[in-house]
Amino acid sequence: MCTFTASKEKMMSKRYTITAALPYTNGPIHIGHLAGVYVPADIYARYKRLTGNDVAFICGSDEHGVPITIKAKKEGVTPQQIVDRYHKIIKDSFEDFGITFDNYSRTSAKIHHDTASEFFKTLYDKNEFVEEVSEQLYDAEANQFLADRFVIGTCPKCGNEESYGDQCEKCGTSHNATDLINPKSAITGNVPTLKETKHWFLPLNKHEQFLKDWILEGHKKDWKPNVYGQVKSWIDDGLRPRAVTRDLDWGIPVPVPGGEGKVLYVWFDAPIGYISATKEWAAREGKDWEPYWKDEDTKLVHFIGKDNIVFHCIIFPAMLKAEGSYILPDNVPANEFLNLEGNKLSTSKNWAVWLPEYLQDFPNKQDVLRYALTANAPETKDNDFTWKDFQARNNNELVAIFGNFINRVVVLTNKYYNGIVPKPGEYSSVDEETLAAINAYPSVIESSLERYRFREASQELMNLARLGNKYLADEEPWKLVKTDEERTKTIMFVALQIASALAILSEPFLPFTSAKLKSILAFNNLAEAQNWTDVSSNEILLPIDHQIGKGELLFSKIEDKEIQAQLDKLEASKKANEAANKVVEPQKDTITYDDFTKLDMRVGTILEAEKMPKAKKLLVLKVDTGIDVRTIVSGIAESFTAEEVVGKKVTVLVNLAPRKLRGVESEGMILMTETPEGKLVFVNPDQAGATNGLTIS
Ligand code: B3M
Ligand code: ZN
Repeated sequence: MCTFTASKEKMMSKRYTITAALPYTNGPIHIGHLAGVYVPADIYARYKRLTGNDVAFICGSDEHGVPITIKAKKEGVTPQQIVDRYHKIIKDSFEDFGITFDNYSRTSAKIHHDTASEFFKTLYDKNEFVEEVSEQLYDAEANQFLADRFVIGTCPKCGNEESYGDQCEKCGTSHNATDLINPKSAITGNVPTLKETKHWFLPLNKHEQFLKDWILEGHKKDWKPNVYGQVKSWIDDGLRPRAVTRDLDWGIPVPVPGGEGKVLYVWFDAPIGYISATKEWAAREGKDWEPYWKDEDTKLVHFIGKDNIVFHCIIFPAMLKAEGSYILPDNVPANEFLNLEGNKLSTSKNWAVWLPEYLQDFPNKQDVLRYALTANAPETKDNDFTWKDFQARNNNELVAIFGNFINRVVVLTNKYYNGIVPKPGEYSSVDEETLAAINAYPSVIESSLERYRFREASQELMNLARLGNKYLADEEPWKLVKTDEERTKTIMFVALQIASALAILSEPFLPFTSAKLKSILAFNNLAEAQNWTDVSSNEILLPIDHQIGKGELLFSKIEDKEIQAQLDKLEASKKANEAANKVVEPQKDTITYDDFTKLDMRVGTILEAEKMPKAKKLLVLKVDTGIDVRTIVSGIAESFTAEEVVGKKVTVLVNLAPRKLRGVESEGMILMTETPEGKLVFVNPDQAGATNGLTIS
């Protein structure tokens, strides 16, 4: 019956170990995490499974590390209580959003402690570490060494004043805490002292050549330019030994002599978490874990955010290489960051859309968020999530294109044929082209997914729905039904094939919708399950006489008021933040009465004013002080224009030693103060025209 000739090809099955960054268990998951890591990873894993591969999709909670300790301290609870709380919340969110991990483990699990300890011991026994006593930052008041997020200072590379001890979040550089300029304890605010302590260092310099050959030579073409570029710049800067142990009490104990009271650096143990989670899964499934990590034919792919690149492309591979029996990642398709309404996502500033809250506000709209985040994913540069774009993706694409097409097909099939797939007649050339186009879609989408271009892939899927809409709009079965029943049957048959292809190909992107659509089309009553590869063959996806179900709307419109409610929520966060961050300057040291009487303040009048060239803040004023007319340079240009200050009565400190500002000698100071709203105002003499010196009584 179908005249097109594409042959049904069986894909070569391959083994994939797909990992998604282990989230820190110190808070819930927000849209940035979903967009950057978990949605693309899930699309990829689902696609690989659908095309017949053997997939282990692995993740888990990262439960060690300083952020968790800090959160526990703040709340007065134990770190274990913190991780137990958020492990559950995060795991539930992933399930709610249809992220199909084969295993979601946690790094506090025994299997992980054992695996990470063993890994460390192997490297230790192989002399892969350098053991060294060195001076590290120490906070005597807190009785604590200051590693990682316990210390904040200026990044030696980019000058960011809020870099952490191990990594600068602004430029992504990973460094040692002692590299920070002006370090301060995040616990007490004290300037740290130096104290000797012993640690084990991974000599990255020793692996430099291997990293150069493997990445710079071997992956120049297939790794994303943002990932390759970052890695290249670190390698070009020269690699240095990195401490992989810490003086902390929360973590995995260092399992070698002299390691008492010390734990593994969180970034040493966390990536090993991928291995332990695979082991845990394999044991549960009765499988052997080793091929997933040790067979050269396995493709290992790490999905991460850009701040994790150095750890996944340099440190972890160096660890795996040093251990000797593991494969290396085939690709690390890291994404850039997602911003929210123009600002950086921030947990501490509550500038985020939290997944549990999203689901409360938009129940059953998981696919809408998955779609909006994919269509606008920060794949090659940072990107902005806006609620308006979210609404538009839903209303103009999911509802108006995808949902509308399916609705028309299902409603018309029920109306004309009681839901029974009609028998087509002769195909027109448009029908043949349309059917051939359906066949081409799997490979079009695959080609994008193989290059980790998820935005592009999601748009191709939407193009298939567009094709369906256009087909119906051009063929107009609702008109033809009155004059040509046979032709109408053919059109509806073709349209039902498009709907079926959408049901199958949408699964990685819109899994809930795909399931709903398959149920509307009664896929479970088909004699043979239809799958991804069937779409590209000339096989009929929905056979003649098959009974489909009744219509059900796949998507619904999101109203302006729902979007406004989200914007209001963000506005409230902004206000709360501003209030919380308002710092009232503490009172300065007491001065004596004699100190005060030294000040000679007069009421003056501004006679002339002009902007100092090339200085944003400065006005050059001519002021009549009552004693003389003099020049005063005043830093008020951001609050007042030159024109508006001319004629103003002002209070002038006349006996301030003259000083040069931008080459102009300033002979005094205009007194200003700030209103409670932070606005700069003149200290205004009550009596206009008074020119006496202020008296103090
Ligand atoms: N927990 C960092 C992060 O959430 C981290 C990832 C670990 S992957 C091994 O940014
Ligand atoms: Zn930096």
